[in-house]
Amino acid sequence: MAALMKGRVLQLCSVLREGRHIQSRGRIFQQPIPSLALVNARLMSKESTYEHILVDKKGDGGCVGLVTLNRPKALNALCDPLMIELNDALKTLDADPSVAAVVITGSEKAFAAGADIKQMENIEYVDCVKSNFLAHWDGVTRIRKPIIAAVNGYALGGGCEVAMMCDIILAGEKAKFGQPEIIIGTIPGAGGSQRLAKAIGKSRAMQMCLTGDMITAQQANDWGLVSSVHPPDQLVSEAIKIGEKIATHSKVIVGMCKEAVNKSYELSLSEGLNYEKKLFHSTFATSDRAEGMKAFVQKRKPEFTDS
Ligand code: CO8
Repeated sequence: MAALMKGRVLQLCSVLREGRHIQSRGRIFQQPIPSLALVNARLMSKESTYEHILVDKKGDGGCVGLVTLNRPKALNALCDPLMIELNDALKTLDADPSVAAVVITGSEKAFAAGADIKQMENIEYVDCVKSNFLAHWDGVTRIRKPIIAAVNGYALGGGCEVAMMCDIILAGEKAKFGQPEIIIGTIPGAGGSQRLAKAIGKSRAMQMCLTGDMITAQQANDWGLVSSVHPPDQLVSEAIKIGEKIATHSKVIVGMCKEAVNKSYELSLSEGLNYEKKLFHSTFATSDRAEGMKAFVQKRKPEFTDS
């Protein structure tokens, strides 16, 4: 059974690598993996059409995608077109075989000062319901590669929520985090009340959401919302360094690892432990697990093939 599974997974991996057809229960799915040149061309042509974000590839061999929110006049307030562009760029980077991780950042003044209040001002309840308002703003959570938020300046409301949708948050020394929706007569709408409570505990999350007060980068660090604090001008390069480190590992295993940690948010302890164990066992169906352990024993660097 294990050998069969291993064979099937390896076959699937090699088929995916080569972009051949996958046959499943009599149906044929065309699953081409885009070539690097094609993905790059797609990214470049899309980037030229993006209005509210900048997209680049940084790090060794361009292994880290860098998305910069770029709506400076509104302190990167999150409007629908910006979120559509962000989702689109992230999906493209997720499909790019040369990219191992993505960094999302803003400007030194603002990561993002929240959802665009001017855009929301005149929306009625029935419009929210009919359009399922903001339903597609959580695209960040559907990306399989690790995403690092590099937060300089304000990360407020939806800005704080987008940062929390990322896998790792680094803060610049002057960063400010907050859920100030209460001040404008509403509440967090994209996970602020949920992810914040899980990240920093009920009492601190309640205090932030009920007062609307901001916290400093140092407080966010002390409370466990962010991993570390850096001088503003070094923040993005520190985030890229983490992306480069992730890029030295197997992309297949990195994906499994991210999935396992994320499940800790969804499942009970026993369910989570069970899920983790199944993913752990699955790593033994990959070439990269075999290569990683062999390289350790042979005292050399592993050569992962993402398979
Ligand atoms: N929406 C629209 N415009 C904004 C926003 C915003 N959230 N924040 C700032 N701006 C605009 C200002 O209106 C101003 O534009 P203009 O020059 O045309 O008047 C420009 O950006 C500069 O802002 P300020 O002059 O206010 O700059 P200050 O340095 O004086 O103050 C602050 C900076 C403290 C960040 C202040 O701008 C502020 O309080 N902004 C609003 C913060 C806020 O309340 N955010 C929460 C919004 S609600 C929300 O996010 C709900 C989330 C729902 C889900 C989202 C899913 C991802």
